Amino acid sequence: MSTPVRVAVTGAAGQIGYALVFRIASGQMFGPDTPVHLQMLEITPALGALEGVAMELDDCAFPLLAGMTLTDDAEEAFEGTNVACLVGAKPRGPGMERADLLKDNGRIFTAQGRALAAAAADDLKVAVVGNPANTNALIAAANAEGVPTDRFTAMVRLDENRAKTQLARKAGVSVAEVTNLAVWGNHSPTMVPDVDNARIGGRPVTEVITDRGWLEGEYLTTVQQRGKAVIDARGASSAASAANALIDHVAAWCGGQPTPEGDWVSMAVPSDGSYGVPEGLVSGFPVTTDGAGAYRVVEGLELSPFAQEKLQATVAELEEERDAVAEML
Ligand code: NAX
Repeated sequence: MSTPVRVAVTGAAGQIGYALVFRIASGQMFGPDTPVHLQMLEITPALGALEGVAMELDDCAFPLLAGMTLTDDAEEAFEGTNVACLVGAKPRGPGMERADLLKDNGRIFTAQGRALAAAAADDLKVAVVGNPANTNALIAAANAEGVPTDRFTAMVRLDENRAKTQLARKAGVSVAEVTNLAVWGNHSPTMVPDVDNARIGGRPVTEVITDRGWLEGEYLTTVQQRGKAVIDARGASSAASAANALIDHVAAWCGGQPTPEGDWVSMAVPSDGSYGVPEGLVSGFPVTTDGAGAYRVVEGLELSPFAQEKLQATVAELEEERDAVAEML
């Protein structure tokens, strides 16, 4: 057996954490031959609940679970961390302004960025889920001195998975037939699922689904509002599907599951200026991954004027978020 991968999970006693850590410990993130050490961070009042999660992990007798750390200290949680899943965040309370949410979470991600720089392994990779995920990743990267910025990513994979299923359902095919589906921009209702370059059974989506009105109307809205629809139905936000998407995100990036030849996946990564997205913004892009820690933004895709306009709007929102937390960058 190889050396365990040290995986930090923040907010490990929360909804997503509870749906996530068992899957990591069972081998679904790094494969059936890679042991893991789970380093779980919670706020002090949630440490009791975290103990309970750890008891259940024990009770699963996972052969790949090499060890666990339970702590409310970020540096302890990030000691030697290879992969950090930053899930914990402060939820938006009643009457809370978006700017306040940005600032409150900004403080969490400033501290966690610093703690990662101080304690994590040299090959650290970070996937941010806690919202506002793109801007939290930007803040963590800015505060992690000495860690290359491109190691900080945010999750838009849930949006990709949602977008694929809606297309598959409309076309009456298996979701496995839907490929090359990028989600551009912010993980927010302004996100842009890219039907111009996606494929169904190897053919352009627009050839298989010729109803452009549906693609630009009901489809787009359904994907963008899916998080709210789940909250309305379940009385709680997406958790199992978010954990599943994070497994997909990390497994493709560095868990031995490279992007299949000719396909791509969606990750929010620091922009190098491609596609008119200002350099440095953490934005959803189509990327290819090698499963061993490298990713590349796919070059040369063309977007329709409709999609370009939508991309500009989601990028403008990212710029606004960045400006609201300027003092933390
Ligand atoms: P929960 O409120 O169930 O869990 C969050 C956990 O984080 C709690 O246990 C809390 O004690 C902990 N926490 C808070 N501050 C912390 C800190 N400073 N350090 C460590 N732990 C801390 O929320 P959950 O449903 O699990 O969602 C977690 C985050 O994911 C939220 O910000 C949510 O908005 C975001 N989401 C992001 C998605 C994405 O696609 N990027 C989709 C799902 C989800 O909405």
